[in-house]
Amino acid sequence: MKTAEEPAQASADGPLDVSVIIPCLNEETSVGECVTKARTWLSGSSFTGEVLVVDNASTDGTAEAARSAGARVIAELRRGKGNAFRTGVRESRGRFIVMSDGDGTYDLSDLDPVVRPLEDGYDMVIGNRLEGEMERQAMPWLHRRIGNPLFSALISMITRRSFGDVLSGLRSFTREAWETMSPAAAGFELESEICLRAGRNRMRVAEVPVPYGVRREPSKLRGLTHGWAIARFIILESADLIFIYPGLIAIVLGILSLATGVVFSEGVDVGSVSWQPVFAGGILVPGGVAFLTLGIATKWLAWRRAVAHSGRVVNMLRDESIPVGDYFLLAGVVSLIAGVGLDAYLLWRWVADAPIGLALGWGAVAQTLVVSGLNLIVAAVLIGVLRAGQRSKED
Ligand SMILES: Nc1nc2c(ncn2[C@@H]2O[C@H](COP(=O)(O)OP(=O)(O)OP(=O)(O)O)[C@@H](O)[C@H]2O)c(=O)[nH]1
Ligand SMILES: [Mg+2]
Repeated sequence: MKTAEEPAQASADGPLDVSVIIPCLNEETSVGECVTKARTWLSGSSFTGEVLVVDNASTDGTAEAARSAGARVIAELRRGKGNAFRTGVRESRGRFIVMSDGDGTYDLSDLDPVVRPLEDGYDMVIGNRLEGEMERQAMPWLHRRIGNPLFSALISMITRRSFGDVLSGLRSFTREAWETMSPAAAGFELESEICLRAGRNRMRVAEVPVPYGVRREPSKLRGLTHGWAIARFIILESADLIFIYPGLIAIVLGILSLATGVVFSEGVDVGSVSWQPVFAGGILVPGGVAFLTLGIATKWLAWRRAVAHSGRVVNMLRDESIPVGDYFLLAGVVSLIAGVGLDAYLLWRWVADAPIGLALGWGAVAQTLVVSGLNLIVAAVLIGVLRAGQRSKED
């Protein structure tokens, strides 16, 4: 029989229903109350459970405060909320996992709205602070009106799902969902990464309004630094969407423009003006190659830095039996030779004072071939450099 003070434990180290995990860095003034509230909620609920505080190398009395409020305290010396939370999950036993902050901004005395939807088959539940009751000054205007809606809109667009508060630190998920997502973020990119992965894995996500209060201690959050870290993470995670696909599309459109320009040397009539598409081609093809190269490098770096998991592009680069760099080098050299050859031919015709007819179109093609060839050779060298240092730790 459990008491109000003691949440039910199924057995000494057997599985539990709920693990409330609170990563903390210097939260001695608020963590005790958070733990007490979560434990009281657990005691009054039908769930068996535990409250875990992950002490992220605090220099104050966070660990003692958490322990004396009844939490199991785990130490994680590598700083960063992502590192701390992952360690917490590894040590936890619940089939449902609740993530919360230890700064007293979330109300842990009633976690029903955040946990119950998991019983109805949802994979994740996000506490939406922008839809709930927010205390005045709980969130700076810039974060509330600009930063948070912007990141939520961006991640919604990338995942083609609708997220209202991607940065919320109060959420729950099933252990199975966590393992499927297996986020790698070290710091505050964790919340965004979880949303990205949930969206990409087509998980069932519920959002419930939650109240949000004022922090006790002054905020450690530096808006611009953390905002940029999250933005950088989203870029790293979305290299396909931001660089690779636009690059490939630009290359195809560029080749079509060049072909059109060569065939219709007088230009194409668009309304009352005549448009010569070779110039667009000369921009689109080398620009597309540069974007493609940037996309490949970004994907590789994201994987190397353990920000993202390996995908098709990274796997291809990791596979030494596929000579990706050689393909780029071959394409680059062929393109360069063809461009220089074509230019030399045009020059010879010009010097010989021979009629060169489609010179404008072919001149643009030659220039595109030369610039793209050089870009492809640069890409080949870059791929070689990237491949030289394979990541030591497997993902
Ligand atoms: N700042 C920071 N917080 C950490 C770290 N590791 C764990 N945390 C905890 O992560 C939780 C969220 O951090 P907060 O600083 O409250 O971040 P926030 O809620 O986005 O920002 P605030 O508006 O300042 O509350 C808190 O419980 C922190 O104690 C870390 O390395 N840095
Ligand atoms: Mg906070």
